[in-house]
Amino acid sequence: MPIRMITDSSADLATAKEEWLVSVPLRIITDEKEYTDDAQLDVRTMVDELYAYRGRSSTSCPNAGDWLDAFGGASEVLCFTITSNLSGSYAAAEDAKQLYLQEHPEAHVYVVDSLSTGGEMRLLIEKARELEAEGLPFDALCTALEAYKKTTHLLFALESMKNLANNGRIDRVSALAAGLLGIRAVGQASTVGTLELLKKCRGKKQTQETLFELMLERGYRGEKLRIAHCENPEAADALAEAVKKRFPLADIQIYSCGALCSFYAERGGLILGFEGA
Ligand code: X90
Repeated sequence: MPIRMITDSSADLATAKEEWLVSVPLRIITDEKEYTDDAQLDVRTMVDELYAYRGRSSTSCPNAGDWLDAFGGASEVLCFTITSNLSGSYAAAEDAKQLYLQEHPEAHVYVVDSLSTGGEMRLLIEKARELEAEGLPFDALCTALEAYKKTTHLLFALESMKNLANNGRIDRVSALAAGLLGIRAVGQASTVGTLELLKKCRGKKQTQETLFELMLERGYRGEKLRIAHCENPEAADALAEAVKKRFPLADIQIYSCGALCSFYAERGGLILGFEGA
């Protein structure tokens, strides 16, 4: 039986079809409506509705029961969570692990705190599958995965940080940077899994150049790059083209953010996960 891999929906994999992979949804909550970040949700409609909506909005992570339901009786389970520094998802998955081991003492369960989200989580999941295919035993696989995690990175470019600030994920003064017309806030997932602002960029071109420079600084040389965008395929394509010019064989995938990442990245936002040093 393959390792059961479970991710929370911040990895943007809610619509993935692989039978070894399960996505447990986070939720986006307004005074009027609740959106569940699963395959049934129309993310574009949600983004449009939220754009027009003026009231309060927040998010909630899966609870231990939600995680546990996804374990499916497997003997080897790997859970992947959004950074424990910004969400309770990791703690809930750890609780689920303890509950599962009481019922299945012989099972192997490991929870990976991505210290990140989005594309960087995808890279971790892809790596786990590769290591499994190489035949690594479960514990060695987990160790190798943690080592790999140290070499992957997340960068973002956001046109608005309103939802991040309103929900206490970044301080209001920093968030103001991204509130001005034409200004994008560029930053990274820090080594402790928090949002770290690095630059303010004016215009598309400067933003793209800055992102590429920051990728190179972090050791990117044409390896895997995962570009998630919130209703901004043009910026994602333009960045991919620039990267391919320099690294023609670069392993690049572009996709739309799921609901959780769309809520926080907001319209126009880009989130990059990539391999570096
Ligand atoms: O538990 C919850 O309700 C979820 C809270 C998630 C808060 C942060 C989500 C950030 C999503 C924004 C750009 C990438 C930042 C990466 C920081 C580690 C996307």
